[in-house]
Formats: sequence, structure tokens, C-alpha cells
Amino acid sequence: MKKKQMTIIIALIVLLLITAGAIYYWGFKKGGINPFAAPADLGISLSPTSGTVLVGNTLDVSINVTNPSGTAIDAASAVISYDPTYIEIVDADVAKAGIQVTHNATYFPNLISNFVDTTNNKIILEAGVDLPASGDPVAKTTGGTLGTIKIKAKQSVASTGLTLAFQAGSTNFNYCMIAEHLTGNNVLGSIVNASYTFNYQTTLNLTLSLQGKTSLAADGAKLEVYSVGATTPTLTKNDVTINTAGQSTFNLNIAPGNYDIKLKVPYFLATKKTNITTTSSTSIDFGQQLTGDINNDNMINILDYSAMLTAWRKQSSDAGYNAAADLKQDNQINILDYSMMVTNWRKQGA
Ligand SMILES: [Ca+2]
Ligand SMILES: [Ca+2]
Repeated sequence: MKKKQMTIIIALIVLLLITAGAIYYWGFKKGGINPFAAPADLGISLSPTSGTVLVGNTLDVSINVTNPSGTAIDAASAVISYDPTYIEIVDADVAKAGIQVTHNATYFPNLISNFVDTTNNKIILEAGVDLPASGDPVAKTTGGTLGTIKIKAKQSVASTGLTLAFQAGSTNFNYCMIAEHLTGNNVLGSIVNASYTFNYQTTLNLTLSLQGKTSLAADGAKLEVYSVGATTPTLTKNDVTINTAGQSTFNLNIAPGNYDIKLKVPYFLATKKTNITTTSSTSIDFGQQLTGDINNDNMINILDYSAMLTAWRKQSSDAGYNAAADLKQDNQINILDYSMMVTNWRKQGA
């Protein structure tokens, strides 16, 4: 009886050991479940994660190790891809061959790798704890900045990224890693990438006059930018505001070059200036804008005449007064407005 109980107990122990072994093999070894793993909150992040940079300008992007649980770590490796069509990596060490980024020696002081692989468009920065003359190296248990990349915007683009290569638990040097202290395990759990908008900046200074008006303020004018000779605009701005002096200054995301530029002030015929050379600051005089387009379709015809009649002999205090029909700006719609319309009869805007 006792012998039989012993046999059962031994059998149970053996079964338990087999089960534990299976869990160890299929879970831990195969990389699925690792009950002994460091917290999965270790990360590598880029900062800032977003933003707008003007073409030709630079932005410093820091590569940060995050370690909120204070895990003991020895080194970090950042592998970051970028699109060289839009991004130039500014060389932080011109005395050295190739392109380097800036290593931050106050976090991981021992620089292991620092180079830009211009064949594969990757930035590699690796650094670790100092190697002591004797004894074990002292682990780092905080987060910090591994280094800084200075990027330069080469041309306009809505979105272009700096992307950290990440595969959880990978031991391949093509991926980012954080080495756990003295274990050889990659404990990197997450990454934070960055993407930026690059814009050209061309400042336009417009001047114009409005036929029949002394106060030239206008809202909602539409500016269209065309390649020279093209019929479809490459850029449209619908919210141009003109001040009482007939001036407007604003920035446009267009590369320096030659363009046809069209302006349509509400209720006036559109005008187009052709083959304008733009630089970082460009002044354009659109001259006098012709009045009478009451229905705002860029032609002056009987429909505008009809629109004027709906407000005929009305004053600004009357119901039915239409400021768009008050071509000679005197707060009443009468024969003088009609007369002004006739001067532009059957004209069409650009
Ligand atoms: Ca019209
Ligand atoms: Ca009038």
C-alpha cells in the first residue's frame, strides 16, 4: 500500500517535471512566453515625433531609450531608415570619413557604431556602458538619450518618416535592440517612429485695386498657381484676405520658379499674371479688378444685370439690398451702378 502511494507520488513528480520541461521548451525557448523576461516596457523613441520643416532648414531629432521600470541594461542599438529623396542626414563629424550623427556620451558613454549607410539609407547608432578595467560593467537602469540626428528637408512632401527597424526579440543587427545586463537578451519592447511635413515657403505680397471702390477690403479671394501655360492649377488658396489698402501678404508652399498666378476677388473679374518668377519673397501687382460680376461666375452678362435688378433702388438699410450689386460703392443701387456695369459688358475674367 505504502509502496503503491510512493509510486503514485513519484509518477506525479515525473509528470510535473515533464510538464515544466515542455512549458520551458515551447514557451521560453521558442520565444513565446518567457516568465523570466525583463519588463516589456523598454523602448526606443524618436523625438519630436512630428512637425513641419521648411525646405532647406534642419531639425534635430533625438533617439531616446525609455526604461520606466529601471531594468538593468548594457547597450542599445538604433537602426533607423529614411527616404533620401526628402531627407538629408547632416554630418555631425566632418573630420571623420562618412556621415555620423551625434552620440550622447553622458547616457551610454561607450560608442560602438555611428554611421549612415547611404547604400541602404539607414542610420546606425549603437552605444553601451563603459567596460571597466576589472570586474563586471555597471548596468544602466535609467532611460536617456542615445544621440541626435540632424535632418535637413530637401524638398516639399506631405509626410516623410524616420523609421526604427523593430522586431520583438530579434537578435539580428538589422533591427533595433536593447541588451539586458549580462544576459545577451534583446529586451526592446516597443518603438516610436517619427514623420514630418516639409514645405517650401514663398511669401507673396499682392497689390490690387477694385474698380468703383475706395475701401478695398475683400475676403475669400481665390488665388490659383499654375505651371506656365497649364490649365489646371497646381495650388489653390481660397482664403486670401485683402486689406483696405488693396494689399495681401501670405505664405505659399511652392518651390521657387516660374508660374502663372490667377486671382479672383468675389464679384470682380479674375486676372492672371503669367510667367511670374517667384523667390522666397515675391511682389505681384494685379492692377485694377473689373467690377460687375454680381453672380460671381467670372463673366458680365444679362444674369448680372438681372441680379442687379433684384436690388434695384435699394439702400443699404433696406431689406433686399445687395452689396455685390453696389458697384459704385455708395450704399444704394441705382443708375450709376448700372452705368459702371455697362463699361464691362460681355467681358470675361481670366
Ligand atoms: Ca456674372
Ligand atoms: Ca451704388
